Amino acid sequence: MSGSALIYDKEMTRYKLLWTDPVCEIETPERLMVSYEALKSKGLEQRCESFPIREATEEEILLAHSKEYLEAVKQTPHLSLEELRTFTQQYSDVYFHPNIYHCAKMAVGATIQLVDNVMTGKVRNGMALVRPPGHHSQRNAANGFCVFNNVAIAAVHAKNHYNLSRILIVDWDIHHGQGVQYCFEEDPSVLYFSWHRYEHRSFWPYLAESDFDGVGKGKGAGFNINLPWNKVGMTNSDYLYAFFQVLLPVAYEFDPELVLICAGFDSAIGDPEGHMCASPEIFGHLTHLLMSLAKGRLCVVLEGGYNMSSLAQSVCQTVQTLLGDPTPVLASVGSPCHSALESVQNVRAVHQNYWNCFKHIGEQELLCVRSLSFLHFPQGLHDRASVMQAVLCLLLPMAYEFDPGLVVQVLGKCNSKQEVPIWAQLTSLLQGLAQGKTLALLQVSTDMARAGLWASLSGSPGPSLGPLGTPLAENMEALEAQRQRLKSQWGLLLKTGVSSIFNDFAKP
Ligand code: Q9C
Ligand code: ZN
Repeated sequence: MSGSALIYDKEMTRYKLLWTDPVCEIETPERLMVSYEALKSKGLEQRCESFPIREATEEEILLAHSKEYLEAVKQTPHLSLEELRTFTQQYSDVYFHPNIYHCAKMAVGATIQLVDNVMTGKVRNGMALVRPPGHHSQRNAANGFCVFNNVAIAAVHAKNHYNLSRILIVDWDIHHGQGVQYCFEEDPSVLYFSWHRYEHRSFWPYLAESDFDGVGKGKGAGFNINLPWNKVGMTNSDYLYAFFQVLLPVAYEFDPELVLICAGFDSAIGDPEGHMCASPEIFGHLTHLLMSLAKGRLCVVLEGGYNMSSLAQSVCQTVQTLLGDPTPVLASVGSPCHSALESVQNVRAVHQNYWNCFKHIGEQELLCVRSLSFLHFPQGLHDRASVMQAVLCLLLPMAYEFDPGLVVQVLGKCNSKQEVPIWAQLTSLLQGLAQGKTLALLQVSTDMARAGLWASLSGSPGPSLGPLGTPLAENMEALEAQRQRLKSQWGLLLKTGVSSIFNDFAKP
């Protein structure tokens, strides 16, 4: 299966702010126009499959919103300018327009179309360029430029229609998608990860539940992962560090059947909302790192992004990677900043009771002084959870920081059925480096190993690993020892102790 969908309709550029409001003026029709034009001018649009788009039905909107709210929004096309302004005032940081209801139905419809085309195998992955965005909108409320929750609705639709039991939503927009969190906080079948500008709750939407201790509720405890950024100016290194140390270990353990991205590009450099410093190229890599999950079923859906040039470039990097082009060169990957280390450590600590991959955090801090022997797993490749930890938390961070021009992969014995998927995943992940230039040398091999690796080398998403189990303590000790030995040379291997905020929280 191959091919990438691009879902877009010019109709969604046909609404705008009709009065003066400094908060809302950044959300413009140009956002969609420049993104689409950039894709066209780079020849990317014509390499994608396009599908006609439709309005979502009322039934679909009701998957995540109340009847009362839908009825209220349904009236907005008939309101006068003054009435629209009054209607708008009951919500935070959002505006209405006579055509926004129509566009909001198109945005939901486009997102569902994308999911359907991916789930039925018409394409492997794709992106929906939509307006209005969705991740802030809630059961009974518009919020933060969002009217209907495009991604949340599409996730519920996918669960119902394809009988899925594990969906991963990655929200790399710079704002917390609290609407998505509220929708799934008690639902263990949808894992929601969001990083967001937080600054100790002094940034919009100023919610306590956006902090790292917002882990979900009831059966959904552990399936909501918030990574608050407490400083602006986060870089490529901080974003990669978050992926390697938090999102990817959990994502591989969760083993999703479908991945949805709330793709806001206000997390890129130059954005007037985010004030972060990550380059547009990082989104090619973030996309690549998620492409080997869920057999490559990846749906990217636009959320925010308010700097026209940064937005357009980031969209192009994302689509180019979805199409399977080599990932771009990343300038100077190095140490994450202190604040990022602290946030990451807090998330890992608060989630250690829910995820096997974080189980041995406390112990590692004690043993680091004791054992400094060479990394050698007593249980070898039988402990696949530890192997994935070694790959995601040690090998990949160093590899990204080293920034090689060529990757040579030497595989020793790769004979057991167990090992092939792991090696194939590693092969896929390593193709994010050196613009995909990989040389794989197999020493001893079977047809099965050859076929598995060949598929990964030729761009197939890595195979599902199934349940990984809990990493063995002795293997994790060996891994931590190795990390301790290497961390002075590799910034992406740094960690910090938990912050005082976490200690307070953790008290019984
Ligand atoms: N300067 C999305 O990115 N305004 N929504 C915050 C603080 C609300 C953002 C004001 C921003 C909403 C989809
Ligand atoms: Zn945003």
